[in-house]
Amino acid sequence: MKKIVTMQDISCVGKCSLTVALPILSAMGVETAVIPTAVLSTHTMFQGFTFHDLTGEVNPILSHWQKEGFDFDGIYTGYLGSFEQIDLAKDLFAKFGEKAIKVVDPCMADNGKLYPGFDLPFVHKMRDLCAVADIIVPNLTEASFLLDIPYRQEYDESYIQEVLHKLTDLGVNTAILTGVSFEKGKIGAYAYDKRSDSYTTYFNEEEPQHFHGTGDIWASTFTGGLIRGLSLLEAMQLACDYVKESIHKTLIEENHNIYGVNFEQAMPFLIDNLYQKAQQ
Ligand code: PXL
Repeated sequence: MKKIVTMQDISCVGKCSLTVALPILSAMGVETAVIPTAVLSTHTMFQGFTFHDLTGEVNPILSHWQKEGFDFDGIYTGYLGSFEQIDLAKDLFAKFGEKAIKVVDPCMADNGKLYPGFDLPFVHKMRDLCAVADIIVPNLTEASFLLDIPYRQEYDESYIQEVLHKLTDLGVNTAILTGVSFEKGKIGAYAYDKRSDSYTTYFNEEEPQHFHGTGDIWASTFTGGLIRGLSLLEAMQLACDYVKESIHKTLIEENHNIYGVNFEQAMPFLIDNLYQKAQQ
């Protein structure tokens, strides 16, 4: 059985980060170890959330794991709880990443704005983590912050390719922009692989509403797909299709949540699709 470790927060209510990564990766048949970066009462889109930083726990966890001789097939980092945790995530890669696929979701911003609690020193330091990853999966806001370029809502394909080239100039081999849309009603992901100098794209019909936490569902599914042996395109397809299905399940429920999607009800879809692709 393949094993992954994911480093991100626990938002006790909110359906994002570890509370989606853990069930999704487990359902995909991947043993999932976790490094919680912080415990929050809710994700940061609620007012008045509590925040307990777990930076001090990370080194003791890594030291114990080294003594135990654990290793992993994948390492996936998401929302980090402090500036110092960026170096700790680099340590995680250095100590356990030898044969692992290393995926960084530089969770820090959306819709042109940083999430509460993040600042420019954090953004700039995040470039160091992107430099030692195999694959990064930012949205366009995060990419703009990483590259110090203005966030654009209107763009064309050559602009997205230019952004992807600049992202791989940070040192990572593959950059994937999520939530890319060139025409109304279509949304998807656009990847650039520096080694093969090739692009991979996948687009879907856009659901009529956007929700929080879908970036984490996308990144978890994509990473799980790669660990299960899917190609880059297959993993991108699976992630885009599962997010779409999760939004669909949410919207057909009367009085649905507004803070996260019904990814749980879309799990049969995820598993069917994973096994179809894995057997091809
Ligand atoms: O979905 C990304 C994310 C993860 N963790 C926390 C967040 C967010 C987005 O706002 O607030 C705590």
